[in-house]
Amino acid sequence: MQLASITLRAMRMRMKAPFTTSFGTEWDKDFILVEVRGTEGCSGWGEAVAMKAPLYNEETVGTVWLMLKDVLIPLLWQQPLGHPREVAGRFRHIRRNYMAKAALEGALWDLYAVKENIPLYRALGGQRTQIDVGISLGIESSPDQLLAQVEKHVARGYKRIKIKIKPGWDVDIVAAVRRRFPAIQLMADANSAYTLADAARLAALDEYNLMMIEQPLAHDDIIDHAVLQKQLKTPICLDESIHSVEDARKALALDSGRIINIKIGRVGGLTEAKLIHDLCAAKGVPVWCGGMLEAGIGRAHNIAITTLAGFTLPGDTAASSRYWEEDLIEPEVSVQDGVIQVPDRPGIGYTVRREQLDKFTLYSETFRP
Ligand code: OSB
Ligand code: MG
Repeated sequence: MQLASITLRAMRMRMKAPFTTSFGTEWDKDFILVEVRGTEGCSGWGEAVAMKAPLYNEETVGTVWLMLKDVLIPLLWQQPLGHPREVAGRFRHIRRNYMAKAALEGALWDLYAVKENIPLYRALGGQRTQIDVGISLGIESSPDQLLAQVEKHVARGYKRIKIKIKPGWDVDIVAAVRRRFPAIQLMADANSAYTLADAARLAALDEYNLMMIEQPLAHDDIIDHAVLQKQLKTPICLDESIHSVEDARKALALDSGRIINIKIGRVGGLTEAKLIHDLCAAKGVPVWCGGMLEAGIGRAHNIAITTLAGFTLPGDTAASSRYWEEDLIEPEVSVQDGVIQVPDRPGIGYTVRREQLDKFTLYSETFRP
C-alpha cells in the first residue's frame, strides 16, 4: 500500500445528552480522526476512542495525538506496507498506546478494502450481513429516569439493555428494572467501581437473571475477578482488563470471566480484535463488541468486526441518533428491531461527510512521507 499523506483531526462533538458511568460524565465528546490517503487519491478512515481525560484507561486525546505524530506515523514511513495485517507487527515493540495504534491501523484497513473494492467486513472474514445490537444506558439522576430510558429503548427493539452501576446505584436499580421488565435481556457494567470487599453485594445481583456483570473489579485485574467469579452465578464479562489475545488467554485460563467485550481501540486494532475473537471462538467463549460513544467512523468499524461468527451476543453499537443530532457519515447508522444492516459497499461502507467534519474540527495536521 502506497501512502501519500496522513491527516489527523482533533474533533469535538456535543452528544445529545450527558453519559454517566462510575468514573465520570461525558457530554462534549473529544476524539481524533485519522485519514490515510493512498497515492491514487482514495482515503481510509479511523477513529481514536481515547477520551479527553484518562478515566477509562490511561490514554487521552492528547497522548493519542502525540503517539501518532511522534512514533506511529514515522514507523509507517520507514518501509512500504503490503497488507494491513502487517501493521500490528510494525507497532508491536511500542508499549501499549492501543487506542492510538488502533485508529491508524483501522484507517489502513479501510483504505485497503476501498482499494480492493470490497467491504471492510469481508476483508476481515466477516459473514453476517446484519448484526444484533443492544444499548448501554448511563447512570441517571433518578431510578424513574432510568426506567423511562429502558422503556424507550426496549420499545425501539434493542436486543439487550445494559445499565451502568456503581456503589449506591446497583442492587436496588437492577431490581427495579427487572421488576418492570421481567423478560428483557439485561446486564450491568460497573467500570471497575468495586473491590472484593463488595463480593456479597455483587452476589446479590445473581437474583435478577443478568446475562453478565461487566468489569466489576479493577481495570488492571484478572486475579480478583477469578476469585469473584467463583462466588457468582452470573458470568463476569471482562472489558478494561483485556488488551490483547495474551491477556484473554490468561484470563480464560484463570476463569476470571466467561464472556469478553472486544473493543477495537482497547486492544490495539482490528487484527488483535480478530485474534481475541478467534481464541474465544475456539474455546466456546462468547464475545460481543463494546462501544466508546463513537461517532460514525468508529461505529462503522465496530459494525464490520461484529460480522465475525463468534460475536454471538448483541453489542453496544446503537444507532447514530442515540448519540448525535447529526453524525459524520452518510447514511447514518440506523437500528430497526435491534438489528443493523451491514452496508455492502467498499471499505467501512459509509460515506464520510466532509462538510460535517469541518464543522466539528478543532485543528488538524497533515503528515507526508
Ligand atoms: O465500559 O463499555 C464501557 C462508554 C464509554 C466508556 C466505556 C464504556 C462505555 C459504554 C457506552 O458503555 C457504549 C456505547 O454506547 O458506545
Ligand atoms: Mg464496559
